[in-house]
Amino acid sequence: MARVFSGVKPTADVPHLGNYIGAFRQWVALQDLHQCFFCVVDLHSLTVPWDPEKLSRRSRSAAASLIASGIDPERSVLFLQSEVQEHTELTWFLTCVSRMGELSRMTQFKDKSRGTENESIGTGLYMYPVLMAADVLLYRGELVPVGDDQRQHLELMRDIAERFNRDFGDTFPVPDAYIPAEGARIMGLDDPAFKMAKTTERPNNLIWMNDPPEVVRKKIKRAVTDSGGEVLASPDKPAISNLLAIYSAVSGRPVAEIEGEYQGRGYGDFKKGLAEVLVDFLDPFRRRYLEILDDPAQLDKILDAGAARAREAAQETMHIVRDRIGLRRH
Ligand code: AQP
Repeated sequence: MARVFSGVKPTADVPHLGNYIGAFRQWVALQDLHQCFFCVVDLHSLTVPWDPEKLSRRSRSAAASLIASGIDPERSVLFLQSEVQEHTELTWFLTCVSRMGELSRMTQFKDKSRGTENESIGTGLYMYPVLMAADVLLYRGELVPVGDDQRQHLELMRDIAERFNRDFGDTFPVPDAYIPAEGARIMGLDDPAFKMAKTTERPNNLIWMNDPPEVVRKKIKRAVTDSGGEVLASPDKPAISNLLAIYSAVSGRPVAEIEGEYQGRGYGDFKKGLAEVLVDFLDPFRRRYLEILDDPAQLDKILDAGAARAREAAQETMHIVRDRIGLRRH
């Protein structure tokens, strides 16, 4: 039984299909086998400009989305990051063992700060991977199920853990990324060169987990396809490969079987089939999500209990960490 940690940023009202396929799907499966901590990483949302009202609404709805996706708060610890203050304390300690050079190499930082003058890039955006390292190491996490976009941050986290252990004695397990072989990077429906992302400004880029059936059908109809008309996954057909990965993930059927079903039938038929598979898949999520939001007292109870369990584990780690780094009085 390993300790598993992962989180979702409440940067939108609900997650998109990429978040589910790349991450939550694995979280749900892992909770059967491991001790899992799943967190709404609200502090990460402060790394780009935010609206306080929206943030508090979205933190709650992100938690509801996780339960609606299949996270069981009895088996897994589900909580809001900012309700466990040890995250910020450990972040400072790890900041002091991290290096400017390694943080500057993070591609997500480069992408998100592109076009902005150095003078006005938020320091939080730069420090984001250290906060992420603290999130996992605080629970002595061993396995971190994430999408492919987090691969580089995981490498940095491992370097920070190893450096800390070398300088202050063996304290943290060096965590492994758990990235699915298929569906780890779901691409935008309007442009398969870029990943599906919550903070996109383009409505046809993504499918929200609570999109109603008519919206799902419209978005799939408008999704870009490649030249030719064969429903076959291949590196030179990024759009159709992406749609096939989505179909396979939500139906649980292998890509080859789906390709076989649509052989000689063209993109139009395939898109109609995909839209219906998605509508059936999203329907239970949407209903469960609304039910959970309809009972705020119950959701608060779950989050309070989750924060208490998380705090207990976090305080145990911080007791050891403070002692190792010399923040003690003897
Ligand atoms: N397109 C994607 N395909 C597969 N997995 C993805 N993830 C994100 N986008 C995709 C994974 O979802 C988990 C939660 O993501 P996050 O909330 O931490 O945000 P993110 O990785 O920065 O990407 P988003 O959702 O698109 O948000 P914004 O636009 O705010 O940056 C993670 O495990 C992530 O890998």
